[in-house]
Amino acid sequence: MDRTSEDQIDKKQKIIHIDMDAFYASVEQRDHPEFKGKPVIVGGRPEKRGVVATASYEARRYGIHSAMASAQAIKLCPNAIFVKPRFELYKHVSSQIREIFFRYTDLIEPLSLDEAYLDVTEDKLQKGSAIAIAKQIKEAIKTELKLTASAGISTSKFIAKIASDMEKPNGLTFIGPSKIEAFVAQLPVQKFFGVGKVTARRMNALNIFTGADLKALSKNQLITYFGKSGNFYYNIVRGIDQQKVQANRVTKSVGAEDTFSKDLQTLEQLEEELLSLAERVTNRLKTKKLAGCTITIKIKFSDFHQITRNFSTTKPIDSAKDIFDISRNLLQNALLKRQYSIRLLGISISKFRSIQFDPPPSRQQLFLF
Ligand code: DCP
Ligand code: MG
Repeated sequence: MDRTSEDQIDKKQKIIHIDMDAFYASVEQRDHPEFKGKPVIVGGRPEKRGVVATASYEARRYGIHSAMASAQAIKLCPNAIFVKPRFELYKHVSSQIREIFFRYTDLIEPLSLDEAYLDVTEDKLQKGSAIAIAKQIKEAIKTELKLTASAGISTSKFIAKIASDMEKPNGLTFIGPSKIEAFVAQLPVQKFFGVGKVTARRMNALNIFTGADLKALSKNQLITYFGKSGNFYYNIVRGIDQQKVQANRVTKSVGAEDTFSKDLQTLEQLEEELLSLAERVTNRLKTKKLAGCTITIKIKFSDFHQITRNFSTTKPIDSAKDIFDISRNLLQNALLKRQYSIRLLGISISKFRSIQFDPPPSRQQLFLF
């Protein structure tokens, strides 16, 4: 073992990953007692070709999940209760959750409204035990906010995040240092950080299906096959993960994308999809209080060939209409005079300008930026 990896193993971080259970839907069930125990879908209406933002666990039993077309969801569960999202409220609840986190640590890296990493290697209350802290956080969320969260606890962000998903809802999963290598060994490669569908397919073609298969390869082989990521895989299957919790991380781009269950072949379908993407991007921008100058669209064709097109404005924008208009132009130009069948469409916005209307960031605002 080289010196750096020894150091990394010696200095064990205590990381908690918290993820709220069926977040939007749970808030709606909390505020509408008549929805308790019922299949609740938060999202766009089926007749307006809306999509599911999330579904309560009762609705998930019917196979309903985030990003599914609401029209399909209602077919799976005709009795489902549809609720329009109340983003302002979810944002507020998110800040209440973070206030609870701040009792224990300032090292908080939010990933979205309902999810964050906490570094409690040195916690403010000197509890010492990450498990005890996770339990208390879950308890506070339960008693103060009447909601449930799932927690994953480990010595790295990567493992803590996987752990929080393992016993959902209302779960608490600890993966201690002595268990990490065995845990990573049995993990399917799809679960690895940065491994999307394409990389997973490549790995599978090389007969690599799990962490153990990755571990059987030398560092050189991994780097030959996967470039820079090879190094990351080499370390991670040995329980070494250098990623630090990054409090006040700066957002560089905000986006949304969808892979369609059936490839789209008409401009009309694509424009409807684009509108829904533009709305989602806008919601995310609003959550983060950002506006940006560069709009990028991503198009993946049915043969997996992918293109991006972008356009920059002089003034920052954040409205769904502006984002949609620009994206539509980009899309129309990109598809001009060509046959198409499209499997994925995405919009992202970047080059943020500070339209930060608020006074200089107080502690509570820091995590929004
Ligand atoms: N969300 C969304 N569109 C998506 C995915 C999520 O609008 N495609 C929103 C709604 C979710 C929230 O983000 O409530 C958090 O996303 P999660 O992936 O954490 O899902 P949930 O919290 O709903 O469920 P769980 O974490 O219990 O699986
Ligand atoms: Mg969640």
